[in-house]
Amino acid sequence: MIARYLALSALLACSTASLADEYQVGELLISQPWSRELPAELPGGSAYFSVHNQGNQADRLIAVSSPRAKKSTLHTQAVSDGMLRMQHLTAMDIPAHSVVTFKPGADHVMLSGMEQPLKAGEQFPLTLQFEKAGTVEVLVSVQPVDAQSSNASAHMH
Ligand SMILES: [Cu+2]
Repeated sequence: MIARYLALSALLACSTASLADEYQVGELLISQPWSRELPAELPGGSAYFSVHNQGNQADRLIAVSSPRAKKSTLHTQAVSDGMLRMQHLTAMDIPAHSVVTFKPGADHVMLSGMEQPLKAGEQFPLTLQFEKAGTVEVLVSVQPVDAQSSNASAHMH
């Protein structure tokens, strides 16, 4: 009886987790918001996700915020002249019928001024504000360092 109950609740927990990985606002589908665990001495972090614009109209991501950080900003990052440079973006274009992916080494949401470091397994809310589609709150899952791609290590805040 107990074993059966446990199996059922595990099943429910799994299906909830997979549903929570995708969010819809208007014609936009936001999937797999994630972040990575950071050493305690770093006061900031980054959040990543992808936005699929299923509509015929271009949209723009114009603001981000999270209660987990004092400040959340849109950043882009690229190597130029052998140097890794980060740049603050005021908005990110989300063209019609396309997928824009925020990922390590490229575009990301930068979180600064966090009182507690990000811990693997933690989830925290992030609000994305789009010019046309409106506002959506997603849950960002913090991944352990091992699960990340090797190019994730380059970005320090
Ligand atoms: Cu950054």
